Amino acid sequence: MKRRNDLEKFCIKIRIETLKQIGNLGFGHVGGCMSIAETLAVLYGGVMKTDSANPKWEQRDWLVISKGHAGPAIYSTLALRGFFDMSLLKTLNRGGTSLPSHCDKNKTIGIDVTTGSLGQGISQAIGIALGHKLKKMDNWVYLILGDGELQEGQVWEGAMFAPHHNLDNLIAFVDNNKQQLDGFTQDILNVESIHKKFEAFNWHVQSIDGHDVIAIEEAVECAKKAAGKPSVIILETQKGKCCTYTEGVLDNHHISVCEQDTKRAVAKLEAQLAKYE
Ligand SMILES: Cc1ncc(C[n+]2csc(CCOP(=O)(O)OP(=O)(O)O)c2C)c(N)n1
Repeated sequence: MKRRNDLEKFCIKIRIETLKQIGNLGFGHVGGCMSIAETLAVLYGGVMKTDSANPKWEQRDWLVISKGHAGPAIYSTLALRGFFDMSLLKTLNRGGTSLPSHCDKNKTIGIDVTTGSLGQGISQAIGIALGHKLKKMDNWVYLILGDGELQEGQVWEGAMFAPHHNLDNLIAFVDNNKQQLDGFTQDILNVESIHKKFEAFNWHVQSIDGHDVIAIEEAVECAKKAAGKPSVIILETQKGKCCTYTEGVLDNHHISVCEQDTKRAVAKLEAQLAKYE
């Protein structure tokens, strides 16, 4: 129970700091940040081997956030984990910032790979995983894809390549929040069944509740045991989850946010957090 509580608290803090960043700027990718908060909490809450004092540590695990527009969510996570000062979060996407709206490894401490052009992260993750294998290093490589992103053909080239090369050091997540930029994924270009597709490409596949921190942690443990093949964990999620002005809203991808919206959303999350104390 303590483990669940700790991860859930971390997750709420990630959401709060993300909403503050975007609120401070006045616009941003709220929906797709909210849906991966639990996954980031689990990864940086103990699953990933990282060192905030030595972010480029050779033995570290890597994270490729292929849906690079979720930058603010990972920046909150990294700041909360001490990779850089919390005050930097106020600079999101402003001139001269080290926190651009999309992940950039040359700008942000703790970001392993530059992403943003959807579809390319899987190739980068595969290159890193293959490199680690060739160098006989045991670092894990984690990858986060969006469901809309699966419409990119490059994803399926990677999906074919990784099992062929037995990349069992690669664990991918699909944030299956069922929405993309401009509507429901199934209406724009249906990507289901994601589970069956990856299975057909010879991946180890699990489908879980992406808002249950313990389910995510257990799925990663299970994925690590899938010898000889890469793993994918399909996260059944809701876009905009736990944010008063985005949960259950279709137009929640990249939106303008007023001060009142942020105040209300943050207050609700802070009230949730207080229940744990
Ligand atoms: C190659 C490419 N095409 C278009 C875009 C613009 N774009 C940014 S996010 C997005 C929607 C992605 O949907 P999904 O992968 O489901 O992300 P999520 O809903 O989790 O935010 C699009 C089309 C992009 N970043 N890259």
